[in-house]
Amino acid sequence: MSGKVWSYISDKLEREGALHFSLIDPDPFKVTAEVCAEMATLAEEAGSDAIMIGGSTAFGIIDETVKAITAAVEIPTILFPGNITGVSKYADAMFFMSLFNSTNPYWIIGAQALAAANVKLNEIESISMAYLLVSPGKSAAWVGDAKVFPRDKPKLPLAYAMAAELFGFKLVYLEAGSGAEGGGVPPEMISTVSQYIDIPVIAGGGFNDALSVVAAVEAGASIVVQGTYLEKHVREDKGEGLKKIVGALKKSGSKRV
Ligand code: 1GP
Repeated sequence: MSGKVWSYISDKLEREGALHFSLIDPDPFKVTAEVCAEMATLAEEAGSDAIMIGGSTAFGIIDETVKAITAAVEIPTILFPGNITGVSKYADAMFFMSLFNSTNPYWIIGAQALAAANVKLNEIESISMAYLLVSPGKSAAWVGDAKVFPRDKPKLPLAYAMAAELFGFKLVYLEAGSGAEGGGVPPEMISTVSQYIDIPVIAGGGFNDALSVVAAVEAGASIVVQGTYLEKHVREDKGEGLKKIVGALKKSGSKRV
């Protein structure tokens, strides 16, 4: 089982140039496990390449939701933990993340140390990822005590991204925060960061249409994440809108291969 999801991601990136990940927030105050599984199925049918499960305010036990989603789809389910409560043995893998631009060591290494035994003993495939919060950062920045990167200062996240690569991290995530206004992480920032590092860049937060998703890919993002879009539209239009967005992303990604 070791490295299965990472191989899936890297092989697919090589073949397709860019990937789309769907984020599902298993917040028990908002959605049931059944609704999460339904959203994941629709995302899979629309062509999304993986389901990320997590959120900064995911309180409580997420096992039931992770189990339901993993049973519903063939594509990998990857934990995107907002804290030690975000670990579940029912996922196919997890992003083992460090919030590099937090001002609080808890979010850089403290939570990870507390969760490590659980991850190891349950043999959850772990994919290391540096998590960089860009303005506005939204709930993730508030919860994670982040000193968010100004949107017009791409060299700041670049320095952290290069450090991540030198540490041996597999991925760098540029995050504007779930529900970010203004079209997501600025393309100039994505392009500066991806140009000077050799590990894939994930971009997320505020990508609500095909135009902004394609702009992120054209700027150099290897993976684009959408969460709010899914929550708002995927059940309503049975995934039709998402299908078009994923199609546009793949078309743009294929120019890279
Ligand atoms: C949040 O980057 C993800 O962690 C997704 O953001 O909800 O704005 O799509 P959205």
